[in-house]
Amino acid sequence: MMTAVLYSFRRCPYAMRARMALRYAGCAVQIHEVSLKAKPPEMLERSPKGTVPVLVLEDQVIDQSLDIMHWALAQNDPDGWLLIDNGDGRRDIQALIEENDQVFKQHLDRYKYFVRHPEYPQAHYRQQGEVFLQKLEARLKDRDFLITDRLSLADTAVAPFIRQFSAVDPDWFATSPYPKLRGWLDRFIQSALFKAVMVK
Ligand SMILES: N[C@@H](CCC(=O)N[C@@H](CS)C(=O)NCC(=O)O)C(=O)O
Repeated sequence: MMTAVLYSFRRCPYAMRARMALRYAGCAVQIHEVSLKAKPPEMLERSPKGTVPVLVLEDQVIDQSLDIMHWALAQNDPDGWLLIDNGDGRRDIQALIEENDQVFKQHLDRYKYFVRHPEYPQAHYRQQGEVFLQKLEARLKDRDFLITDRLSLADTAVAPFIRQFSAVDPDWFATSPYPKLRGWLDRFIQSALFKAVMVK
Protein backbone atom coordinates (compact mmCIF):
# COMPACT_ATOMS: atom_id res chain seq x y z
CA MET A 1 0.00 0.00 0.00
CA MET A 2 1.27 3.44 -0.94
CA THR A 3 2.00 5.89 1.90
CA ALA A 4 -0.04 9.08 1.76
CA VAL A 5 2.05 12.18 1.07
CA LEU A 6 1.30 15.70 2.23
CA TYR A 7 3.07 18.48 0.36
CA SER A 8 3.34 21.18 2.97
CA PHE A 9 5.03 24.41 3.93
CA ARG A 10 5.78 24.72 7.64
CA ARG A 11 4.71 28.36 8.08
CA CYS A 12 1.63 28.27 5.83
CA PRO A 13 -1.55 28.57 7.93
CA TYR A 14 -3.51 26.41 5.49
CA ALA A 15 -0.86 23.69 5.71
CA MET A 16 -0.80 24.00 9.53
CA ARG A 17 -4.49 23.26 9.85
CA ALA A 18 -4.22 20.32 7.48
CA ARG A 19 -1.25 18.88 9.39
CA MET A 20 -3.10 19.28 12.69
CA ALA A 21 -6.21 17.47 11.48
CA LEU A 22 -4.17 14.63 9.99
CA ARG A 23 -2.14 14.21 13.15
CA TYR A 24 -5.18 14.42 15.43
CA ALA A 25 -6.94 11.77 13.35
CA GLY A 26 -3.87 9.56 13.50
CA CYS A 27 -3.47 9.39 9.71
CA ALA A 28 -0.10 8.12 8.58
CA VAL A 29 1.29 10.65 6.13
CA GLN A 30 4.73 11.47 4.92
CA ILE A 31 5.24 15.22 5.06
CA HIS A 32 7.17 16.76 2.18
CA GLU A 33 8.27 20.28 3.03
CA VAL A 34 8.35 22.26 -0.21
CA SER A 35 9.93 25.51 -1.24
CA LEU A 36 7.17 27.78 -2.52
CA LYS A 37 9.75 29.24 -4.94
CA ALA A 38 10.62 25.83 -6.39
CA LYS A 39 7.63 23.55 -6.08
CA PRO A 40 8.40 19.92 -6.84
CA PRO A 41 7.27 18.87 -10.34
CA GLU A 42 5.67 15.70 -8.90
CA MET A 43 3.41 17.90 -6.74
CA LEU A 44 2.48 20.14 -9.69
CA GLU A 45 1.73 17.07 -11.80
CA ARG A 46 -0.86 16.01 -9.20
CA SER A 47 -2.15 19.52 -8.45
CA PRO A 48 -1.28 22.08 -11.13
CA LYS A 49 -2.75 25.05 -9.21
CA GLY A 50 0.46 25.07 -7.19
CA THR A 51 -0.67 25.82 -3.64
CA VAL A 52 0.05 23.83 -0.50
CA PRO A 53 -1.18 21.77 1.24
CA VAL A 54 -1.74 18.91 -1.20
CA LEU A 55 -2.59 15.44 0.07
CA VAL A 56 -1.79 12.64 -2.36
CA LEU A 57 -3.59 9.40 -1.54
CA GLU A 58 -3.58 6.11 -3.37
CA ASP A 59 -6.80 6.86 -5.24
CA GLN A 60 -7.26 10.64 -4.98
CA VAL A 61 -5.58 14.01 -4.61
CA ILE A 62 -7.03 16.55 -2.16
CA ASP A 63 -5.67 20.04 -2.63
CA GLN A 64 -7.78 22.31 -0.43
CA SER A 65 -6.82 22.50 3.24
CA LEU A 66 -10.40 22.35 4.47
CA ASP A 67 -11.11 19.27 2.34
CA ILE A 68 -8.00 17.64 3.80
CA MET A 69 -9.29 18.40 7.31
CA HIS A 70 -12.67 16.89 6.50
CA TRP A 71 -11.05 13.83 4.94
CA ALA A 72 -8.94 13.31 8.07
CA LEU A 73 -11.92 13.72 10.41
CA ALA A 74 -13.94 11.26 8.34
CA GLN A 75 -11.21 8.69 9.08
CA ASN A 76 -11.20 9.37 12.79
CA ASP A 77 -12.54 12.14 15.02
CA PRO A 78 -11.81 10.90 18.55
CA ASP A 79 -12.75 14.10 20.42
CA GLY A 80 -15.66 15.09 18.18
CA TRP A 81 -14.23 18.15 16.38
CA LEU A 82 -17.10 17.94 13.89
CA LEU A 83 -19.78 18.35 16.60
CA ILE A 84 -21.95 15.90 14.71
CA ASP A 85 -24.81 16.01 17.24
CA ASN A 86 -24.95 19.79 17.33
CA GLY A 87 -26.65 21.24 14.25
CA ASP A 88 -26.28 24.88 15.32
CA GLY A 89 -22.66 24.27 16.19
CA ARG A 90 -21.98 22.76 12.78
CA ARG A 91 -23.54 25.78 11.07
CA ASP A 92 -21.45 28.11 13.23
CA ILE A 93 -18.29 26.19 12.34
CA GLN A 94 -19.01 26.58 8.65
CA ALA A 95 -19.88 30.28 8.92
CA LEU A 96 -16.77 31.13 10.93
CA ILE A 97 -14.42 29.27 8.61
CA GLU A 98 -16.05 30.89 5.59
CA GLU A 99 -15.61 34.35 7.06
CA ASN A 100 -12.02 33.54 7.98
CA ASP A 101 -11.10 32.23 4.55
CA GLN A 102 -13.06 34.62 2.39
CA VAL A 103 -13.00 37.91 4.27
CA PHE A 104 -10.52 37.97 7.16
CA LYS A 105 -7.68 36.40 5.17
CA GLN A 106 -7.79 39.24 2.68
CA HIS A 107 -7.57 41.86 5.44
CA LEU A 108 -4.75 39.88 7.05
CA ASP A 109 -2.75 39.86 3.81
CA ARG A 110 -3.19 43.58 3.34
CA TYR A 111 -2.32 44.31 6.97
CA LYS A 112 0.80 42.15 6.69
CA TYR A 113 1.84 43.35 3.22
CA PHE A 114 0.55 46.92 3.51
CA VAL A 115 3.56 48.16 1.55
CA ARG A 116 2.05 46.52 -1.53
CA HIS A 117 -1.29 48.26 -0.86
CA PRO A 118 -0.39 51.93 -0.49
CA GLU A 119 -4.01 53.13 -1.00
CA TYR A 120 -4.45 53.09 2.81
CA PRO A 121 -2.18 53.09 5.87
CA GLN A 122 -1.51 49.81 7.65
CA ALA A 123 -3.86 50.69 10.53
CA HIS A 124 -6.77 50.79 8.09
CA TYR A 125 -6.23 47.14 7.11
CA ARG A 126 -5.79 46.18 10.75
CA GLN A 127 -9.12 47.80 11.63
CA GLN A 128 -10.78 45.83 8.85
CA GLY A 129 -9.34 42.62 10.30
CA GLU A 130 -10.47 43.62 13.76
CA VAL A 131 -14.11 43.14 12.78
CA PHE A 132 -13.42 39.39 12.84
CA LEU A 133 -11.34 39.63 16.03
CA GLN A 134 -14.27 41.36 17.72
CA LYS A 135 -16.60 38.59 16.65
CA LEU A 136 -14.26 35.93 18.04
CA GLU A 137 -13.75 37.87 21.28
CA ALA A 138 -17.54 38.00 21.78
CA ARG A 139 -17.79 34.24 21.21
CA LEU A 140 -15.07 33.58 23.77
CA LYS A 141 -16.74 35.69 26.43
CA ASP A 142 -18.65 32.77 27.93
CA ARG A 143 -16.65 29.77 26.71
CA ASP A 144 -13.08 28.64 26.23
CA PHE A 145 -13.43 27.72 22.54
CA LEU A 146 -15.11 29.31 19.54
CA ILE A 147 -18.20 27.17 19.19
CA THR A 148 -18.71 25.30 22.42
CA ASP A 149 -16.79 24.45 25.58
CA ARG A 150 -14.29 22.24 23.78
CA LEU A 151 -12.06 22.34 20.73
CA SER A 152 -13.78 21.97 17.37
CA LEU A 153 -12.86 22.11 13.71
CA ALA A 154 -13.45 25.88 13.78
CA ASP A 155 -10.78 26.56 16.41
CA THR A 156 -8.17 24.54 14.56
CA ALA A 157 -9.05 25.94 11.13
CA VAL A 158 -9.06 29.59 12.23
CA ALA A 159 -6.28 29.81 14.86
CA PRO A 160 -3.29 29.69 12.45
CA PHE A 161 -4.63 32.84 10.75
CA ILE A 162 -5.17 34.70 14.04
CA ARG A 163 -1.64 33.70 15.01
CA GLN A 164 -0.37 35.27 11.80
CA PHE A 165 -2.40 38.43 12.44
CA SER A 166 -1.03 38.67 15.99
CA ALA A 167 2.53 38.34 14.72
CA VAL A 168 2.33 41.34 12.37
CA ASP A 169 2.60 43.69 15.35
CA PRO A 170 2.93 41.68 18.58
CA ASP A 171 3.09 44.81 20.77
CA TRP A 172 -0.20 46.05 19.40
CA PHE A 173 -1.82 42.63 19.81
CA ALA A 174 -0.55 42.30 23.41
CA THR A 175 -2.41 45.44 24.45
CA SER A 176 -5.39 45.17 22.09
CA PRO A 177 -8.89 44.94 23.60
CA TYR A 178 -9.11 41.17 22.93
CA PRO A 179 -8.02 39.46 26.16
CA LYS A 180 -10.14 36.34 25.66
CA LEU A 181 -8.81 35.92 22.15
CA ARG A 182 -5.23 36.24 23.43
CA GLY A 183 -5.89 33.54 26.02
CA TRP A 184 -7.45 31.26 23.41
CA LEU A 185 -4.57 31.82 20.96
CA ASP A 186 -2.01 31.24 23.68
CA ARG A 187 -3.62 27.91 24.66
CA PHE A 188 -3.63 26.93 21.00
CA ILE A 189 0.04 27.83 20.48
CA GLN A 190 1.02 25.99 23.67
CA SER A 191 -0.96 22.87 22.77
CA ALA A 192 0.91 19.63 22.18
CA LEU A 193 -0.83 19.22 18.82
CA PHE A 194 0.28 22.59 17.47
CA LYS A 195 3.81 22.16 18.78
CA ALA A 196 4.01 18.72 17.17
CA VAL A 197 3.08 19.98 13.70
CA MET A 198 5.53 22.90 13.93
CA VAL A 199 8.60 20.79 14.71
CA LYS A 200 11.39 21.60 12.25
N1 LIG B 1 -7.38 27.53 -0.72
C1 LIG B 1 -6.09 26.92 -0.48
C2 LIG B 1 -5.07 28.01 -0.21
C3 LIG B 1 -3.68 27.49 0.04
C4 LIG B 1 -2.63 28.59 -0.12
O1 LIG B 1 -2.91 29.70 -0.59
N2 LIG B 1 -1.38 28.27 0.25
C5 LIG B 1 -0.29 29.21 0.00
C6 LIG B 1 0.78 29.15 1.08
S1 LIG B 1 0.20 29.75 2.63
C7 LIG B 1 0.41 28.80 -1.29
O2 LIG B 1 0.68 27.65 -1.51
N3 LIG B 1 0.70 29.78 -2.15
C8 LIG B 1 1.37 29.53 -3.40
C9 LIG B 1 2.62 30.32 -3.56
O3 LIG B 1 2.96 31.12 -2.68
O4 LIG B 1 3.27 30.12 -4.58
C10 LIG B 1 -6.21 25.92 0.66
O5 LIG B 1 -7.08 26.09 1.52
O6 LIG B 1 -5.47 24.92 0.70
